[in-house]
Amino acid sequence: MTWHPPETEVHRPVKRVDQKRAVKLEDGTAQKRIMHIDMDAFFASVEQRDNPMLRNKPVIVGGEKGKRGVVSTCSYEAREFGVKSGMPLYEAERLCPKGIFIKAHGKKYVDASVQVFEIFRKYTPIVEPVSIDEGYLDITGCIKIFGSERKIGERIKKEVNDTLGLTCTVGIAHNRIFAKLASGFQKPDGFTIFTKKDIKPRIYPLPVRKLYGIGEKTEEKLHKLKIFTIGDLAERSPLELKKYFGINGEYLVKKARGHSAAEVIAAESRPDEKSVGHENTFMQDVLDPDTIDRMYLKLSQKVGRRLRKKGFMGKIVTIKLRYSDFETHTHRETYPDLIKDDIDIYSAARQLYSDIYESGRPVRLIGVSVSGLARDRNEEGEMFQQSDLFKNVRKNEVNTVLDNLRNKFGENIISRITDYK
Ligand code: TTP
Ligand code: MG
Repeated sequence: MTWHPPETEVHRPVKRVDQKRAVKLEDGTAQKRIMHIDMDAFFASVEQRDNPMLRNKPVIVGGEKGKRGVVSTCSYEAREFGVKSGMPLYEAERLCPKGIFIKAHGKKYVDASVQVFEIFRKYTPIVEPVSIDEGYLDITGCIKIFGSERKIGERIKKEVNDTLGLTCTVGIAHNRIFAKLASGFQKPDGFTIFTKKDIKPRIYPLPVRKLYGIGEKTEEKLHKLKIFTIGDLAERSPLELKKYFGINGEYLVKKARGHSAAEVIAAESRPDEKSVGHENTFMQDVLDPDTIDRMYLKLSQKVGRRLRKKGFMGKIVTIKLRYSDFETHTHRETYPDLIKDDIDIYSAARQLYSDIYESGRPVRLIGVSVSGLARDRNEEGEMFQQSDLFKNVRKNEVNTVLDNLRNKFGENIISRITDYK
């Protein structure tokens, strides 16, 4: 038997997000509210929806019984037996002999996914899909329209269920990391909201493994350092963790403290290009710090100019460093705000360089690139608060003038080094 979606309530899509409606904190600053939504047992739920015989049964999607292959996903009923995504089918069969094994029907899941994201976009235009069944929504500007963030979450959950016959779990917080944590909090069919007040009592006591990106191996290493909860990690010094995990160590602590980029990048705003970068091989290997400094400036200016020309901003800065013996290193950092200014790229690159450069070693090549690109919404006058707009105006004017000069007379016509010192 096939399943037909019922007639549903229609409400107008939200066209404009009004940043002035951002949630105001007691200290007068505005705070973003980010929603993370993840469908429950997605492929298995689609199968259960379309075939009522499968409902409330341990359904394992990935392949037929006795066939080679791995489990894509399974219903929550199958999870009670210990079946998991990625597990070989024979193991799933051993754990759950009564399981109903079915092969995946990709097109059906893609169709369901498209419908799910169509629903999300009715509530906010800023929707960033991150996989077939999950996405981030920036709901900051839409809260007043719908009454409250809880109402937005409840309405989305209801609409997904009423129209598609599927359940999802919703999490809301002031940044992406905690929003994702919230959506994983009460699965399936859950809804969790974290505010800043929840950080210490509700987020910090959670096992560190709950943080997105912390797998079994990292967890083991953290346990050896007596870090068991998110709070334990947040309270450590980034520099201490850097000793054990390299640059990732700093990032781990930032994650635990919720210092992630809050920006949700709508799919249609994503540029086709992945990164913008430039590098330079010196005519002779270089030891002089000023020569390296000047080259970083020049490369950052080139990168900045290309970014602006294309109307992009980016949040990841990566540098490349090759010593005279060809030993090559790259080093990157993800910043909370999207950047496009020469000065910001330059200072990020300089910082990254000084993090890794071993003094006394002659340098053959350096490079700078910016990735994690998004369309520069500033150009569209959207999403930025008035004060930010004004802050950016002067920088933008300077950049435009310099870009025009360089376009006309070439890269070396002018240097902004005096602006930076
Ligand atoms: P997930 O959201 O990770 O899993 P899920 O939706 O099945 O279950 P949960 O309730 O825990 O969110 O992945 C979404 C879909 O992606 C999943 O239904 C099947 C597919 N998938 C695979 O094919 N292989 C995998 O290893 C994983 C993790 C998912
Ligand atoms: Mg899911």
